[in-house]
Amino acid sequence: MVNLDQARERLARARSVAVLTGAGISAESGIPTFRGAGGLWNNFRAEDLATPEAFARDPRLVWEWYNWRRELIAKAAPNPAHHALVRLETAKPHFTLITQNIDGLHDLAGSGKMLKLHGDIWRLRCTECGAQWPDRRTPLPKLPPHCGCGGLARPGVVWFGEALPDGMMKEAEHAAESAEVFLVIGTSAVVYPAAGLVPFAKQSGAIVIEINTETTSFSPIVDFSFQSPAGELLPKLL
Ligand code: BV8
Ligand code: ZN
Repeated sequence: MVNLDQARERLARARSVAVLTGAGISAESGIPTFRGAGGLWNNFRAEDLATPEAFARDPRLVWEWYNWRRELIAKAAPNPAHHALVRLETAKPHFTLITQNIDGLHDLAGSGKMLKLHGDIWRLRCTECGAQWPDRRTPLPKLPPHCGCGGLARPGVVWFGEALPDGMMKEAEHAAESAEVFLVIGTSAVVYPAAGLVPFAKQSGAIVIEINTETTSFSPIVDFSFQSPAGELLPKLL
């Protein structure tokens, strides 16, 4: 595939690379995506449950959904796409992984420098005292879980309508701005502000390479768009 050789060549030459990943990079690990084919989580739409309003209304239901996701994710292993990104990170003087995923598979694969835009499903946060802590128990012994202070605990993730962690987008924009090559892997690019990093990288002069089993709204503006599973295509790009 001529395009693949050209894209591989551009990536090989780049000294600074930034990567934006979404749920699609974990699909081949058996984790359902939100919107692509076979998406939906247990017939719930993320937009309906991943919100402060849903949690205020029914914390137990929201926690049952996260508990179900945690159990599923705990059985999943990183796939060749996650491992390829670890190899890419070690090969590049400047590398930043920006992920929308909360599943922790990039950590398991050994990725180092990582910006978790939407938080981490393995961390809990107290709604009363603000304490945050890791808890990898599946299933959780009691739903909803509580903090030592007695306050109700929530998943350590960013819900719709909530701001991303302070400074996170600034750092992500800096990485996108200084990247010679920007890889966009497994995201439908509909959730903002994360999706805005793609046109931002393009406008900042990066060569943008998209890997997705389907085309997205950004496919027409990227430099290379590969409709292929990330676990197959990404290793061929290195
Ligand atoms: C904010 C954590 C403001 C929780 C998530 C109207 C217009 C525009 C924007 C908005 C709007 N109304 C509201 C908004 C803002 C909203 C938003 O963007 N909504 C969208 C739905 C329109 N954004 C927010 O609310 C954000 N906050 O704006 O705050 C603010 C500012 C200051 C002060 C206060 C408030 C917060 C957004 C974060 C929400 N949290 N997750 C959880 O996961 O439980 S988002 C959720 O969607 C996940 O994080 C997920 O990663 C993310 C994006 O989805 P994708 O990763 O792209 O996954 P998806 O299933 O969509 O796509 C998968 C892709 O993979 C598909 O394209 C598929 O083809 C492909 N694929 C499948 N298999 C493979 C593959 N590709 C390669 N290989 C394969 N094998
Ligand atoms: Zn507390």
